[in-house]
Amino acid sequence: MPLKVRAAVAYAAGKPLEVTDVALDGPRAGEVLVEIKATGICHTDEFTLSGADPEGLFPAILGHEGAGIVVEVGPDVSSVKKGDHVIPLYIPECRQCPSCLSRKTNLCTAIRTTQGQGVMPDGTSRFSIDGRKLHHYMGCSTFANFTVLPEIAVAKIRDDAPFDKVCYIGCGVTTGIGAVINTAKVERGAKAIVFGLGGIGLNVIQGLRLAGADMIIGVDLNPDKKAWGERFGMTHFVNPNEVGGDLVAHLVDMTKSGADQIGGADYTFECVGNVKLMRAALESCHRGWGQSIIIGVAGSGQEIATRPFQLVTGRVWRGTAFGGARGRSDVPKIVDWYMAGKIAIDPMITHTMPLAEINKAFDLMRDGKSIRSVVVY
Ligand code: NAD
Ligand code: 022
Ligand code: ZN
Repeated sequence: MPLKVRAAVAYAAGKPLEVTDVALDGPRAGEVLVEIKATGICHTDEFTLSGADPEGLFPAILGHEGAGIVVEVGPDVSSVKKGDHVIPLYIPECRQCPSCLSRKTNLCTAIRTTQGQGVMPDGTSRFSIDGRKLHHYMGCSTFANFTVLPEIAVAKIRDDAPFDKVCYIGCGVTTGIGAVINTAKVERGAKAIVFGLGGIGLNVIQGLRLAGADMIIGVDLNPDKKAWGERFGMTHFVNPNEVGGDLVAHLVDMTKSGADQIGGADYTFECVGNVKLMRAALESCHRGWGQSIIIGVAGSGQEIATRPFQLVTGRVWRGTAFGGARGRSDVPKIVDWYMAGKIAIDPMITHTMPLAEINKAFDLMRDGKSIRSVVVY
């Protein structure tokens, strides 16, 4: 008998989610059944729901930023057991595929194809409604109070961590902090610029503070973000609307130092998804060594541009997915950092609501009124 679970179903692009009962089949070999206790709402969920994602599948159960408890394990599961607290991983960590073995990337390929097709690794879905199949989403589907996940796509975490806070580690926190520590490998004393101070950029800022950066410049069009940035370690704020003249020239000027008075940041981070801003972020880097990390996801079909001279003179353009984190190894450590008070999460969770109000979380995100909304089951 399938389980009856409460879920927010995305029936079609551009329509609000519908909260209803759906059927969930139990875990098969290598899979676990997880009771989701809390989930964050992130831009990718909106990107897919809006219809802007060309790979979006409907009907589906969205959500990829959750935390919960293992309630049942399928055959051949060895790394987690019933009762374990876990965070679902939209990038799994199998530790066996060529990518995992390379140690050069976190982009595990073990279940990549089926995950993109909205099904479990055996090619089938565990979710249905009235006999009609529902797609899984990013391998997680956390907009349901129970979900089935491959064993390699859950990180086991300590059991004293609050679900309604650590769910954010399932995407935003790890992406921002990981981009600083894993991707850029920022060193003490560095100068950095963060473009976009939302749920990702603020986590980049706290990652930079953790790494010991000296100068942390935040850039945002919204003047309210000055106070937000300062709360997490930002040392300077720039509102592009208040810069008389060229933004890049202004930022380069702010970062001038040394006998040669050449400006530019050691590291810049694009946390918006705007291709023009990606160019500004690259060109605000120091010649010879500055690195610009792209975190923001741009709309499909968008392209970035710069003059080759920018790269010839040693600037580096890079991107990062999930902050370069290997989920099963790194996520439990970030939970420990939170529990030890090394990083903050609570103030960034500006809204908490029951599943019935999940569409409000999307409205708040679209209107720029929230940093993060969390649904508690
Ligand atoms: P957000 O909406 O909370 O924040 C965006 C911020 O950018 C806002 O404060 C807004 O005022 C500011 N902004 C918008 N246009 C600007 C401009 N032209 N100049 C300066 N500031 C500007 O979004 P978020 O949750 O922080 O997510 C940011 C991006 O990161 C999204 O594209 C999201 O999809 C992406 N993301 C990527 C990964 C990854 O693994 N690469 C993971 C999570 C999120
Ligand atoms: C999460 N993201 C944005 C906001 N929250 C996000 C979106 C996409 C990726 C990472 C984070 C991403 C980067 C590279 C890939 N994806 C491809 C990974 C690969 O091919 O190995 C990505 C991921 C999952 C899915 C699609 C694209 C999916 O499950 N549909 C990680
Ligand atoms: Zn996300």
